[in-house]
Order: sequence, then structure tokens, then C-alpha cells
Amino acid sequence: MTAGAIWNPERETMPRSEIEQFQLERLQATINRAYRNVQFYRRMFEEHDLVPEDIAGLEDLRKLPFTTKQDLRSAYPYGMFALPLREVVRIHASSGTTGQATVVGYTRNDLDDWTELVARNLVAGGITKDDVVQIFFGYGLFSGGFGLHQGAELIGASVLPVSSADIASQVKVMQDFRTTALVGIPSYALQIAQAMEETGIDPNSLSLRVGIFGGEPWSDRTREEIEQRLMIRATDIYGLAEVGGPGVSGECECRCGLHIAEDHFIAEVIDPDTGELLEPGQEGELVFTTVHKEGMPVLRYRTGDISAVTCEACECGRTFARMAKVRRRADDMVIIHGRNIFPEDIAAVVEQVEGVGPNFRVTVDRADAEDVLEIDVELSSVLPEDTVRSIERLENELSERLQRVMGFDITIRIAEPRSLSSNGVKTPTVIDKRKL
Ligand code: DLL
Repeated sequence: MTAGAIWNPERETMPRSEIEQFQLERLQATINRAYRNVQFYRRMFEEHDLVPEDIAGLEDLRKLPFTTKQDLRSAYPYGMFALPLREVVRIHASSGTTGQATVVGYTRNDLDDWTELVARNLVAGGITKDDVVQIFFGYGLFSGGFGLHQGAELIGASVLPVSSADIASQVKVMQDFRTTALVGIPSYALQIAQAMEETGIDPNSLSLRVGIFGGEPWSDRTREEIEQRLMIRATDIYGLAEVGGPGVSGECECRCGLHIAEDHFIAEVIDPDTGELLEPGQEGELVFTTVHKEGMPVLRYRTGDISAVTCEACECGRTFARMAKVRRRADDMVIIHGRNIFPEDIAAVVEQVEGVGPNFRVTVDRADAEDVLEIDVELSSVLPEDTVRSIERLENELSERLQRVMGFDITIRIAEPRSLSSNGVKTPTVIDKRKL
């Protein structure tokens, strides 16, 4: 693998000792600001008998408790802001699908930082100023559209803000404007690819070259399908509104983990059950501390995302730590009949059955004091003939395979192609009605 371009080599290739010194200086400034200006953090310090000076080294961060989504929700909408609203020039919210949204505010400096971080990821994924970049992330309170847009403009690419338009419009723009780079949610990229196949549009007739996808978990199989069907090279971008939006980390050309922007974020991995800090390489829940955010810094924020972090050198030359692709969330796990089940376990079975997927929705409910698991699975494409028999066959095949893996009966319902996601907007994979 030859090394590709690096947007900000001075930062992205800093030696580790310098990264840590840099982080510490920024962390101390952040802690001072949070302590002075955010009631929640001042109280946190007081309750733990701490003052900002107690954070003298990076390892002292552990003295602080975690910040949770619930803490942010309790401060809705502006309670976690560290500056008055007149300093805040943009507001976004997490696209969380259950409960109260979490709100974040960016100062002008925060927007500049964010733009730079996304530019780094786009360049790492192979996008250049010569690309025509079609963005199909939603533009709105969701940070995806605006975040990627700003980064692509900074690089100097020609940006098409198509947002969450329907598939036919996306394809028409790809054809007419000679799009070279696609940026959006991976499941929507796959749906666009499937629709193109159904309508007989040859990807060779397009100008596509690369794609940067993220905002939701996606498997290697989905990556392969997107790459083969659209004839592009696809890389992953990760982030969450609470920590700064997309740009927290992104893959380089080696695609062996996502480089975390360590000049802006300190990453920790903890055991999601005990909160205990894990060793490098061990899988657990990601926790981030922002070290340069003015509008809304977060200290030890629990993401709910499961990954593992390594500081081992990468062939690309970047020195920033890499996190493994996020495949599941700690809170997407459902316990049913005493078994822990993650959507990715179901995805692995769905992937084996020809004609269905990739989208599915899991519903857990309780009927007559017993837990029941129902799965709606999309058809991959319109069935050519003998619909009733084909659907029955697919239902049986899926329920048999799932029964074998899970060890109990599961109700399967086959849904129309592309009926389980709407125009590239993220939808929940698991609905646990027992919790509602
Ligand atoms: O999804 C920010 C984003 C936009 C990232 C566009 C990348 C591209 P939220 O709406 O706050 O922000 O949702 C954040 O989405 O905690 C993960 O669970 C999930 N997620 C985001 N990117 C990835 C990814 C944006 N590449 C939540 N792989 C996060 C897996 C991802 N999950």
C-alpha cells in the first residue's frame, strides 16, 4: 500500500510523546473552562473533592467520573454549553432515535476545527480538490450533511449538497454532474447501487471513483458490495454529535482502523459493565474527552460504541491511534431468553441468505410473560415471479438459520425492498418494546 496524501502532516504525524504533551496542555485548558463555565462539571469536581489542578497528567483524567447521554439530556437544550449563546454560531443535535435529543453548540473556532478534521478524513479516504463530491447525508440538525460539506469545500472539491433526495434524483445527479465521490450513509449507498442494477444503469457509465461512508455501523460485506456495484473504493468515517460530529476518526488508505484526531480528542476504552479502563487492543466501550472545543466540551463522554484502540504505527505514516470499525453499540444488545444478542449476529445470518437484506429491524416484545423476537427483513430487490411461494421460502430459510444460531423460535416478516430505511436517514435497528 503506497502512502497517500495527508492533509495536515504536521499534526497527523506528530511523534507520540508530542501528541501526549499537546493533549495534556489542551486538556488542562479545557478542564479549567468546563469547571468555570459549566455548572454540571463544577458540581462533578466538587462532588469528587477535586479541583482542576488535580489533573496534572493525562492519567489523572481517570479521577473524573464519566459523562453520559443522560447527563446531556438532563441539560437539554443548552445546559452543557460553556459559553453564552451569542458566542455560538451553529447548533446541531444527535440523531438519537429514542428519547430526548442531545444538543451541541459550536463557536466559530469550533467550526474551523471541525471543518479541518473532516478535511483530513476526506483526504485520507482519497478525495482531492479535483473531485465532484455528492453528499447524501441529511443537512439539518444531524451533523452529517453540514460536517462533510464544510470539509469537502475546504479541500477545494466541487460539492453537490444533494442531501436526502430520493434515489432517482441521486442517480440523475451522479449522471448529469459526473460525480466522482459519494459521501453518505452506507446503507443508502447500497440501496442506490441496488436500484441502479434494477434499472439497468451500468456503473461504468458513471464517473464514480471513491466513497466515504459512515454515521452507522456497516460490515465488510456491505463495503464489498458497495465497492463492486458502484465500482468505487469505500472508506469509513466516524463521529458523534456530542463529541464534535463526523471527523472524530476516519480510515486511511490502509483501512486497518480509523485514525482518531488525537490533537482534539482523548480516547479511552472501558468495560461497559464495570467502567474499568481496558488495555490497548482490548474491545470495550469508547469514551472521549474533547480537548479543544469551546462551545461544548465533554469530559469522559461514554459513547455506547464498541471498539478497540491501538497506538501501533500505521503504514500510512499517521501517528494518531486507530480505533477498530464500530460494529455494534453497547445499548443495542438485547437480552432474550437469557442470551445476549447484538444486531450484528442477526446481520451475519441475513447476509448468508440470497435475496434478502441488508436492512432489517429487530423488535423485542413480551407476550404471555414470554419474550418474543420478531425480525422484519427487506427483500434485496423486487421478486421476479411466484411471489407468495418465494416469500414463504425466504421466511422459512431465515427462521431456520436464525433458530439454529439463537436456539429459540423467531418470527420473520419479509418486507418490500427499501421499505426499512427512508432516503438515507438513520433508522433504529432494534426496538425493545419491553423498555417502552
Ligand atoms: O452520526 C455523525 C456522523 C455523521 C459520523 C456522518 C460519520 C458520518 P450522531 O447522529 O450523533 O452523529 O450519531 C452518532 O452513530 O455514536 C455511532 O453509534 C454511530 N456511528 C457514526 N459513525 C459511525 C461509523 C453522527 N462510521 C452515532 N460506524 C455513533 C459505526 C457509526 N457507527
